[in-house]
Amino acid sequence: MLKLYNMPLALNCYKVRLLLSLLKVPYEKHSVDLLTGDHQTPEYLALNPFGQVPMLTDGALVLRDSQAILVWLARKFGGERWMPTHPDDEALVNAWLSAAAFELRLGPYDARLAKHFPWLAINANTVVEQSARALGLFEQRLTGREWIALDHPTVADVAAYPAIAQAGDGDISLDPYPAVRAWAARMQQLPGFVHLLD
Ligand SMILES: N[C@@H](CCC(=O)N[C@@H](CS)C(=O)NCC(=O)O)C(=O)O
Repeated sequence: MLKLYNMPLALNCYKVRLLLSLLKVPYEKHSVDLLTGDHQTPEYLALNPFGQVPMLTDGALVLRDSQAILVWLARKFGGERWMPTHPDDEALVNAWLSAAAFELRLGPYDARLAKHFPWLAINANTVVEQSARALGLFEQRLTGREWIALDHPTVADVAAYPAIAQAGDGDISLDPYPAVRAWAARMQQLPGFVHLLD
């Protein structure tokens, strides 16, 4: 049985829960409370020296980093659909996975941390500007297309969804981004979709 080391409010964990649910893959959750330092115990660091969630184990296999976990899950349980192997398509998906991990992280993800966990955010003074940049790029990409990387949903959509959907938590409005809002509504219609706290 897959085991997800999970903190419910952590957006990188939500990415993984969302794909597990979309793929209907059974798993068990192991709760990690970042606020009490569960991720800094010797036992946890022995498995994941980065001291972060999410972490996913499958027997002896230990995976960290939400993007890497999404790709692994998609390849193992989702066939070609969620993570294609054709080099052209794969590169497009990877490029948008990177945008979820970098541009969205500096923008709405860190805006949320800055508001609710101010001691964690390292660049709180730039989150408004970075959010406008990141969401502007996603708006541009999604104008005239339904899904972020390809003509159907992929792990790129799953990786982007949590930080965008929860942008309001950091007082970042999606009002200026109609194509992003329409895409988010499409995500919510996918069979197996779950919200952050479902
Ligand atoms: N690149 C990693 C980043 C993971 C990450 O930043 N996780 C946060 C929670 S969302 C965390 O564990 N923070 C605790 C820490 O870094 O000490 C991923 O995408 O999974």
